[in-house]
Amino acid sequence: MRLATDTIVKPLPAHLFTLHEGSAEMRWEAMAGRGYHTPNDRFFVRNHTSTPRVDHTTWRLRLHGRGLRRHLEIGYDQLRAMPYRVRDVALECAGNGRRLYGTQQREATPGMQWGLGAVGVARWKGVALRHLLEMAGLRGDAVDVLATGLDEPFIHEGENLGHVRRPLPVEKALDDVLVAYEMNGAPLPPDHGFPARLIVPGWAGIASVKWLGDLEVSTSELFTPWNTLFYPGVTTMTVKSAFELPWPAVLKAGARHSLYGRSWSGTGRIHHVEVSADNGLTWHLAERRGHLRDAWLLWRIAWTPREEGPHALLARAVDDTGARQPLRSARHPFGYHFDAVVRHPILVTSG
Ligand SMILES: Nc1nc2c(c(=O)[nH]1)N[C@H]1C(S)=C(S)[C@@H](COP(=O)(O)O)O[C@H]1N2
Ligand SMILES: [Mo]
Repeated sequence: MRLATDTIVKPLPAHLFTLHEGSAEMRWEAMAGRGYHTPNDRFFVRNHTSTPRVDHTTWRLRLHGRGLRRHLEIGYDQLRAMPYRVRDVALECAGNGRRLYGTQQREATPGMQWGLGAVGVARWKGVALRHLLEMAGLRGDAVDVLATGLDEPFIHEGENLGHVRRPLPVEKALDDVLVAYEMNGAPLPPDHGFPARLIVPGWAGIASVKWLGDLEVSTSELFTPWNTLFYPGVTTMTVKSAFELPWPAVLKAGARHSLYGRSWSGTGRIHHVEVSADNGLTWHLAERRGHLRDAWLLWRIAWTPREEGPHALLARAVDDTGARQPLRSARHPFGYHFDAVVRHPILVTSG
C-alpha cells in the first residue's frame, strides 16, 4: 500500500485532507470562508503512482502521429510565450462520492472510498490544445488525441500497464481543452502536473492528464487501459452539491446558522439549488453568492435548528440542461457518477 504522504509532494495536514491510498481528498470545511477557487494547498490529489519531479529546462511536449502533417516539440518557455487562455474549470475524479454508494444506498463498490472532496475549481492558464494541433497541421481524418503522462508506469495486479494515458476524441480536443501551465496564478504545483497538464472541462478528472509529455494524434480509434479497463465510457461529470461543513458537523440549537455550499455539473452551469432540513419533505431555494458561476455555483441558506440530536441536511441542484440530482443514484459497477442528494450528517447540540 502506498501512503499518500510518500507519493504526494505538498504537505497534507489533517485539517485539510483525508488520506487514501496514494491520494488525498479535500475536507469540505477547508472551503469555508474561501473565495471562488480552491487554493492550491488544499486541492485534492489523485495519483496512480507518485508525483514525479520534472525538470522544465529539458522538458519537451512532443506532438506526433498520423493525424498530423508535422511533428512538433515544444519547450516550457516556448509554451509560455504562446497565445494563452484563462478559464475557471472544475476538476473532479470520476469516483468522487463513491463511498456514498455504500453508506446511502448499500451498494458499496471497490475503489478509492472518496467522500465528496475529490473535486476542486481552479483558474487555469494555458494554451488551447486546438492551437497546438493546428500548428502541427491537424489532418481532416484525425480521430483521437492520446495524452501520455511522465509519471512512472502503473502496476496493476502485478502487471505493468505503462504510463497513464487516455485518448480524447479530436472533437473535444478542438473544442475547449487547455494545455495548462498555471493554476490559480502560480506555476502548476508538482502534484498537479508541473510543467504542463491537460484540462478537459466537464469531463472526469482522468481525461486531464498530468505531467504531459506526449500527444499522439491518430487516424483510428485508440484504446488504453484508461478507456477500457478503467473508466470505460466515462466522459462528462454529473451534478453534485456539497456543504462547506465538517462531516459530521456540530451546530447549536436555537441559533440562526448561515449554511454555505457549492454545486457543480459537467453538463452545464448550475441553474438553482434547494436545501431541505426535514428529510426532503420541504425544499428551500438557496441564495447565490457572488457572480462567478462557470465552474461551480456558490450558495447560502439560513437554518435555525430547533431540536437537539442527529439531523441531516440535504442539497439538490439543477443545471441549465435540466440535469438534476435524484434521491438515489443509478447503480454503477465502478462507483462512478454518484449524483444523488447527499445526506450530510449534523449533530444539533444545546447552546
Ligand atoms: N499522468 C497522470 N495524470 C493523471 C492522473 C495520474 O495518476 N497520472 N490521475 C488522473 C485522475 S484519476 C484525476 S481525478 C486527476 C486528478 O488531478 P489532481 O491530482 O491535480 O487533482 O488527474 C488525472 N491525471
Ligand atoms: Mo480520478
